[in-house]
Amino acid sequence: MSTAGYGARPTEPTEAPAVRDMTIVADPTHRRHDPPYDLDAGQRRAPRHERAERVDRIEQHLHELGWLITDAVPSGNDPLTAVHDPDLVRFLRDGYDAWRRAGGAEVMIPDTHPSPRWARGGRRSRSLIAELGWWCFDTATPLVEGSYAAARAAVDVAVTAADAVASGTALAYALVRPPGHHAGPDYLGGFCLFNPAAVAARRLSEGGRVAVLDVDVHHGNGTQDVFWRDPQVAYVSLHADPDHQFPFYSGFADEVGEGPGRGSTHNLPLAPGSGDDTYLAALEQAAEVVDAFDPTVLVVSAGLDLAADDPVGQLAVSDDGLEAVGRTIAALDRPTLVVQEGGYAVDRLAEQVTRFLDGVRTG
Ligand code: OKP
Ligand code: ZN
Repeated sequence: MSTAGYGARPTEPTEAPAVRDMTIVADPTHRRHDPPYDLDAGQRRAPRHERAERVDRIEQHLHELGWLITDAVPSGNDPLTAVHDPDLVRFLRDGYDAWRRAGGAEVMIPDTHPSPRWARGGRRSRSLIAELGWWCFDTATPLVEGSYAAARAAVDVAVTAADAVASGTALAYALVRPPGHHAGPDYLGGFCLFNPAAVAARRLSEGGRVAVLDVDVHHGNGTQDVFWRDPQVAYVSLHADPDHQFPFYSGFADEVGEGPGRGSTHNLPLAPGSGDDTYLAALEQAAEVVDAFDPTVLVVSAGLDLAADDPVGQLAVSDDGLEAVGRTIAALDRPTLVVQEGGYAVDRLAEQVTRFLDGVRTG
């Protein structure tokens, strides 16, 4: 399949500035994961923040701007299980259907989790709701009938876009949901089922060092854990201070990786309310870290919930700031895969994505 370009006006010189071309990949299967509600601080939230409309509206807007959007190619089990425990993959494939056959409700949300302080960390149970509590760490990640298909499709999109970068495309955008950076090797949560950015980064790391730069307002505990001991993949994250913002238990500055991966994890927590100046100064530090790691490829976990308008995030970056974030990424001057993560200002999200991508493309 051919890669995307500024398709509507391919030969118009005034419409084709000297900027990077961009491959965009998406897949409509994401719509099959659209749970009607979740539980946030014990309260029923409907509609959920993380809903199908997010990606549908981004895709529609990019289409109207003349971008071609490429379909995902099925990626099979190998890239997925290079990151995620096959038992977790099996549970997501089969657990919900078994739950329904046993008379379970349409929306599956866990209510019991083993504490890590139980002797032996608890043990497995045949109960299906206990199995979900084993794998899933919060109440904001409900499963419905199409959740597994949607999660697989997001991985396919990221792998397809990663393969475009591996074969020479300078810039690719994987337009995915559900997001992924809270999903770890053997757990899910925080709206995330599988971790498309981590799957892409691991795959790209077969060809050299990879840096994952995570600008989502939330710390990407899942991506951090995937690469915690991996010296081939650096994880660099800017996020709101976990003393105030989900995922709360992870993302402090003293988390630096372990074993051979010690020193290739970097966390830059920011005070709630931080705006453009503070954010862009911290991003400059993060960019220096990435540059020093000298990656062959850059993967950006592009959560746009760092924006001031976001209903969930506690930072205050303006639209101009989002474009400046994109320009800083462009200045790193590496083959780049941008993977969509959060961003919940549904009425503003398409515009925010466009501003950010404009920065990445034009530098
Ligand atoms: C996903 B991503 C706190 C609820 C937090 C989950 C937020 C997941 C964010 N009361 N709910 O990083 O954008
Ligand atoms: Zn987020």
